[in-house]
Amino acid sequence: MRLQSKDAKIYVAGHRGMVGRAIWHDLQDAGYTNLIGRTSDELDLRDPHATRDFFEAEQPDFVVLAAARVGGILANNRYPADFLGDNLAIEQSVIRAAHEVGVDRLVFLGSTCIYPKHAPQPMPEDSLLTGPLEPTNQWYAVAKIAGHKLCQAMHRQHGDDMVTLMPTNLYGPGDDFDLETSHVLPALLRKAHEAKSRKPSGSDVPVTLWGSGEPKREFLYVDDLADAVRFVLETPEEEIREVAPDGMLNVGVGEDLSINELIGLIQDVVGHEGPVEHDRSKPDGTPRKLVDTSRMESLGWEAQTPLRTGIQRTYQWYLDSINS
Ligand code: GFB
Repeated sequence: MRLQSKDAKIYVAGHRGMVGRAIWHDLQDAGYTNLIGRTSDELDLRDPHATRDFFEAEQPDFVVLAAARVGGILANNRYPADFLGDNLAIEQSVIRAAHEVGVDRLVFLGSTCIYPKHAPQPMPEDSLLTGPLEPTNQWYAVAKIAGHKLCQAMHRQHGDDMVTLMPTNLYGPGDDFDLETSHVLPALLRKAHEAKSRKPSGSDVPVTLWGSGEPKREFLYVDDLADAVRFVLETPEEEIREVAPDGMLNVGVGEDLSINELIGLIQDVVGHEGPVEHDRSKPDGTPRKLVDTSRMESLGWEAQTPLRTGIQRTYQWYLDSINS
């Protein structure tokens, strides 16, 4: 059932993360007054009993499942048990509890790394499970595929209204800037900023990229994802099922660029003029993962934030966070 009433109780799981926070603020700005969230200290979503107790006490009408263990290519490779195990446990607890208390709709957030490494580009939703996964993030991908499949199974077996959004690589304010665990965009913003700051002119300090810089990625500003989540929450179920019988909707911007092109844009925003070097001991990961966004477009949604604008806002947030 779609979201209509401004006082419907909406549980945003993971509301302190970059994605959950953006969703929370977007819903608040749109006039929704009855949002609930719990920090991971207050509620460990991997614990099915605690999660079930929370759902029974709160009886949310809508759930957005944005809680997940996430990270960049290196973190995925280093902590496979956490990326697979924690995400499976969170999905199992939250999706089951939502089913048991009978929520009106659950929106689950997946990731476009669920698609095969060599899927056709742009990747349509029905390329899921048509080929082998990219090895560096297979653990996370398997967990996200399982989460989507659990939603699909709940719909098929019980008629539950559960929808999965598959966002492409996300970035924005509140992102992880730790160079060991982050995704590429915040990592390169930080590296370019630190290289620029090292000398007054900054002109001769290099920035080092991981891998060849040739892989292509599509970047979605986190506020655009939040907008897409609200758009889907507010769309009637029949309309969603008509374009997405499997309950899956890609969310992207429709264009990608290489990491070598991305660093050029970031250097421009940051004002770094030094050279770019490559650390080829680090993995490239999947060569390309542009998503086919025609399902969301046919429902009437598209992303609004140009990449340069999103990078400028993210850089400003980073500067504020290191100066505060
Ligand atoms: O964003 P990223 O870590 O993850 O890396 P994925 C994207 C590309 O940027 C890879 C390159 O080719 C990296 O080698 N890269 C260059 C860098 N310099 C850097 C750097 O300093 N830091 C990082 N992190 N990358 C993730 C998955 O894949 O995408 C997750 O691991 C998830 O599971 C996420 O699906 C959306 O795009 O390769």
